[in-house]
Order: sequence, then C-alpha cells, then structure tokens
Amino acid sequence: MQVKRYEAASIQEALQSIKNDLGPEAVVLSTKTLRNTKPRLIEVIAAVDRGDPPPAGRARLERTEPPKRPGEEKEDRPEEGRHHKVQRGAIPDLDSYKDLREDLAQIKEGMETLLDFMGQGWSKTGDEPLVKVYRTLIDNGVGKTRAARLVAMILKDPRFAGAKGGEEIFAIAEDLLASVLPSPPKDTGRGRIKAFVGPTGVGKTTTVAKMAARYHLNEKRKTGLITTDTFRIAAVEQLKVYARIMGVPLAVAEDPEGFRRALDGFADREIILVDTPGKPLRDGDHLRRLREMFRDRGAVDVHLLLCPTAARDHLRETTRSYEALGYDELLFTKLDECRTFGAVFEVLAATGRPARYVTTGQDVPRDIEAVGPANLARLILRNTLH
Ligand SMILES: Nc1nc2c(ncn2[C@@H]2O[C@H](COP(=O)(O)OP(=O)(O)OP(=O)(O)O)[C@@H](O)[C@H]2O)c(=O)[nH]1
Ligand SMILES: [Mg+2]
Repeated sequence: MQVKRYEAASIQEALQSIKNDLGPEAVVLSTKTLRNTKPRLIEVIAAVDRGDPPPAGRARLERTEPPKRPGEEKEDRPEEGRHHKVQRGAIPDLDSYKDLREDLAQIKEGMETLLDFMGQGWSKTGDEPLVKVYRTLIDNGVGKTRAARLVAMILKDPRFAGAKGGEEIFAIAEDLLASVLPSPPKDTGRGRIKAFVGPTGVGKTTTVAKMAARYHLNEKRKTGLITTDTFRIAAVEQLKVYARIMGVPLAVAEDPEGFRRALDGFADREIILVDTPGKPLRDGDHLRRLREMFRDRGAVDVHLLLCPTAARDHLRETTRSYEALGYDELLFTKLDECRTFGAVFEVLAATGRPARYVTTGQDVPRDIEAVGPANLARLILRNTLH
C-alpha cells in the first residue's frame, strides 16, 4: 500500500492529481480543509495497493510492476512482459484470496470515507437526497467505495450548495458520474479491423451482424466479415445467413495463416468485423489462439463483450482473464435482460476501458445503440439510457 498526501485548491484538482499519480485504482482515505478562505486549500490523503497482481492493458500502464508472486510466471516474450499468466491449478485459490482481500479493502475504505463525511457533518445537515443517491447506487449494485466517493464529489461540487431538492442533486450525481467514466477516443479511422470477443453466448455473433448492418447499410462503408469460429458448423452458418441478407462478404479463418489470407482478400474493405468463438471461463488456450491469430496483423481493435447480468466475480474474472489478450473497448450486451446496472460502473471503473455500444435485444439489426458516458451514467443511476 502506497499512501500519499496532496494539497490542492479543490477536490476535483486533487482527484485528478491522484489519478495521474497513483492510477485509477487509488482510493481517498481522508480529506481535510486546511484553509477555508480564498484561495482555499484542501488536503487529501490517498492510497493505492501496490500488492495486487500486476495489472495489464493500456489503461494502467503507468503502474509499476509489483514483484513476482508464487504461482505466477512471466510470459516468455519480453515485449509482452506486462501480461502475466497464472498457473492453471493455482487459479481458484489465488482468485478467492484476492477477492476476499479486495472485499475487505472495499469495506474498510467505504467506512473510512463515510466516517470522513460524518466528520464534515453531512449527516447533520439533513441531506436526505444525498443519502438517497448513495442508497440508489448501492441498490443498483455499485460498490460501497465507489458510491461513497461519488457522494464525496457531490459534497464538494460548487453546485451542491445551491441545489434545491432531490432531483437537482440526482442531476449533479449523474453529471459527476459521467465525468468519471472512461470516454471513448474519437473515431479516428483507426480500428479498421474490429474483433469481438467474450464469454460463450454473450452475443458476439449477433452483435457482429448488427454492427455490419450499421457500417454497411447505414453508413455505406464497404464492410467485410471474418469468422474465426470454425469449431461449430452452426456458428459459421449463423453468420453466413446474416452476411447473405446484407450482401456483405464473409471469410472463414481457421488459423493465423487463414486470417492473413482473409485480410488480404479484404484489401478493399473499409471495415472488417471479426467474430470469434466463445471462451469457456478458464480456457487459457483459447486466448493464446486468438492472440496468435491477431499478432502482426496491424491494429486489431478488440472489443470485449460482457453481459451485466453476470455475477460480479464472474465479470471480474472475465475482464482479468482477457488482459492476456488485451482489449481496447467494452461492449455491454443484453441490457434488456438486466434490471440494474451498477455492474456497468464497476467494470468500466475497474478496467478503465470505455464502452461505445450496448445491445438491447435479439433483433438484428435494430437492437444496438451508441452510448457515451452521459447515457451510461443515466443507466447506472436511473436504470435507463434515455
Ligand atoms: N435479450 C437479448 N438477447 C441477445 C442479445 N444479443 C444476443 N442475444 C441472444 O443471445 C443468444 C446468443 O447470441 P450469439 O450472438 O449467438 O452469442 P455468441 O456470443 O456469438 O455465442 P457463442 O458463439 O456460442 O459464444 C442468441 O439467442 C441471441 O439472440 C441482446 O442484446 N439481448
Ligand atoms: Mg457466436
């Protein structure tokens, strides 16, 4: 655990420094006003647990590599040294230990943050709407620490003092929540090749078909489809049907060589969408095969599909295991089957990856929507995208 002290003129400024300095996993331990007259000065103590197994992926590259632990071994290719794999047999033990430790840390941090609020008198001032925001977040499945942190942000927000009634405070909460969600970079034309990966049955093939319709039919961009799911005949057939209806060419790639041939054949395509087979929970070979396939093929934008109805530890394990492949964006599926969306916040915050699309039903091509932090914040807080 690394603990650091910050002085800043506002909590937002301090939070920014903490995020830059300690990374997105940092937690606030305490806040104190050092000077209340202008210019204001506040002190924030923040900490980050450096004892976690090494993070991977672009969003957390700033973090230093913690020492190797028993049960972990480095990948043998040095350029991928940030990806670590855990030896098969060790997975359940390490994971349950880590989850327990994380839960305890969360409870402790949540309590400390709350005690801190109480010290500042938030419970004495009759701020029921604030309590309601906190409860709503928790009821929606947001972790206590993140919920408490959002309340802390509301308390410090200049709009809070002038807010009249619950709705205005909910609006501030929604706005602040949107401000902390990762936002997707502008579509810069990068990402010509987009691969869709994720657990079995999460909706990859259906989503690829929806995306194909979006690019090929709506945006009139020349689109090609590749499926690497050759394990099941039905899987190829499923995509073939969509491809035929939309008039989009489909190539089947069984191995890295096949993938290269398919890409060569699609030299004239502006967008190439790649469907992949579902990954059973603990199949490390699966990710190795995908990585081989995508390696040296230029930029493949990897979209990890997740269904927020999945149990929290399942989501956590999934996002963690996919670090071995690396992914750029998240795509949440089957929102129509979910009641609450705190898990969306937890996953976005924990991975630091943005989400640009969500799917909302089985209908191809209708049930897909582009989203940004504002819609997602509304979803997390109010259970609706609009
Ligand atoms: N309710 C709902 N169902 C969906 C959505 N997206 C996909 N489905 C359904 O989920 C089931 C699985 O969808 P697929 O697209 O085949 O999933 P997959 O990830 O390709 O599955 P595998 O290739 O077997 O791993 C199908 O019945 C889809 O119609 C969605 O947004 N909402
Ligand atoms: Mg499929």
